[in-house]
Amino acid sequence: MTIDKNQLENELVKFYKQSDVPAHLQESVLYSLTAGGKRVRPVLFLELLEAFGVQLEKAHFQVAAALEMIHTGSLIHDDLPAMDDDNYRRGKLTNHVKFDEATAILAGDALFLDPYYVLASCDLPAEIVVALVRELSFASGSLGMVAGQVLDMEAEGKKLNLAEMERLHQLKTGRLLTFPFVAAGIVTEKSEKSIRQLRAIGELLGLAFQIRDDILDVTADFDDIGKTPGKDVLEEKSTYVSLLGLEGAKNELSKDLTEVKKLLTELSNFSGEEIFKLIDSLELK
Ligand code: GRG
Repeated sequence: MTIDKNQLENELVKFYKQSDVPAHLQESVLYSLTAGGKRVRPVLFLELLEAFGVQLEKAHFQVAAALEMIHTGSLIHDDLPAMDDDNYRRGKLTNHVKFDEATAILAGDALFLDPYYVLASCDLPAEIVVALVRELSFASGSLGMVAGQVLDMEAEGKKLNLAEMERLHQLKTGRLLTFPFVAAGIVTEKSEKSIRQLRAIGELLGLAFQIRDDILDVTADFDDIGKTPGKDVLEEKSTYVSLLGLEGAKNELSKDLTEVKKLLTELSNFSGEEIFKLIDSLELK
């Protein structure tokens, strides 16, 4: 069974369609939320739930939406002049270019805070909601994505070794990609041991995703992927491609994706055809 993408899209925009949200903020947030993201993280979460035999309900789509809201906010802030200073993302003007810098900062702020309102309002048992709130904050705040972004800024002009790069990306990209795995374990009330297994799989997929991003940064036609070359390309920062070579990075990506699939098949009560397809779609030949 495939998930209802329309329901995900509806949940994602619903919060900002409320008349109490100021019109200018509404326009800016909705611009980025509907700018053509692949929805990898929320789709992974929903597919994982299905793979564990869960009948999807509105609350699950709300958790998925909360996750994509944080991701979108991080992209808006990442593109700001004080960060990557990018003019284009997903083939469209970045939020601060389309609107202005203050609006983009506030749109990001909204997208970092509103997910907790959405989570706290969804119809799931209170212990599950608390665990989800804790995990989403862990993934995105000073122990997760924000920490990774700080390490990334500090790495400018330096050559990192593989272990330092892995740490940086585990935080910057990996934590939020791990959330769907841990959250699926929380929602299905898995044992601590199973949640540890799910976290390890998510971390490996997070790493694979970053290797993929580094490969695309050097191989993709930027017009095709709709973004301008990142600072790592322009400033010759350490990337998986610079450390492993293009072929080495592609091999590492393929090896990690194969391992992710193997680890998933070892989970009990898991039947995830759609997840395997999604993981295969991340391969770069
Ligand atoms: C306060 C949560 C918070 C964050 C602020 C700016 C910042 C700190 C962190 C930046 C994090 C960042 C931009 C990581 C890059 C992750 C990455 C590989 C993004 C691309 O993800 P895709 O391919 O993008 O899923 P689409 O466009 O499909 O949504």
